[in-house]
Amino acid sequence: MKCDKKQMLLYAVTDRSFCKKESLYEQVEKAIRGGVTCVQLREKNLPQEDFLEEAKRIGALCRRFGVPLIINDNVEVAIRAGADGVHVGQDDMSAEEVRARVGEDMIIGVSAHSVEEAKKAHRNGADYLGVGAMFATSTKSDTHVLPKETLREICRAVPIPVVAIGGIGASNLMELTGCGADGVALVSAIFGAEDIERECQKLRKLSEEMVRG
Ligand code: TZP
Ligand code: MG
Repeated sequence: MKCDKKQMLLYAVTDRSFCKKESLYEQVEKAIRGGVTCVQLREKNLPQEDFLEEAKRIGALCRRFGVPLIINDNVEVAIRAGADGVHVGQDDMSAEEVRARVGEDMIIGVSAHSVEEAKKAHRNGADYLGVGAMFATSTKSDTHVLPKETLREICRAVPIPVVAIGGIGASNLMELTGCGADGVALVSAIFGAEDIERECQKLRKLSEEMVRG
């Protein structure tokens, strides 16, 4: 299988607004050393060439540790940087269009908020789904909180890995137990942490426990 469920256990989504003294590269390295199993480079304001350079640099870092790199929403950057995958939202390019561009080998992730969206994404060739927001979050503005039941129903409805996202941290991660998710994707709980490596170690253990049920 192209996308291993184990790679979804602790999925770090980057946000350079949390970079204070350190670079994003340094933060991602700490997150990987702490145990993240997947990295998504999410850049909303970077010019294309800068995005590409960063994707190449962080891609080399991820490869060194055997962790897949997924590029948010930019197929061109994903292809040119030799990334492992692309993640698209409901308002972005469809999984079908992405597949036509990237070929069979690249991982495609799609955001889904209902069973209908989940089934459609799977039909269109998605390899995993991101489902949320599971809790209130200030990291992304256009989100609403989904009932846990929706996460549970989506996990039952599709055979591909599902990662829960949105407002997740060490204090509420275990509330997702029993929903059937294969892992959690986090932004602020990782990149806003005082000690990223230690926080990831803690989150990794919790996620393993949550997935075990
Ligand atoms: N997609 C749905 S919620 C979200 C994204 C990218 C933001 C998650 O950020 P945080 O800080 O983990 O709540
Ligand atoms: Mg998007």
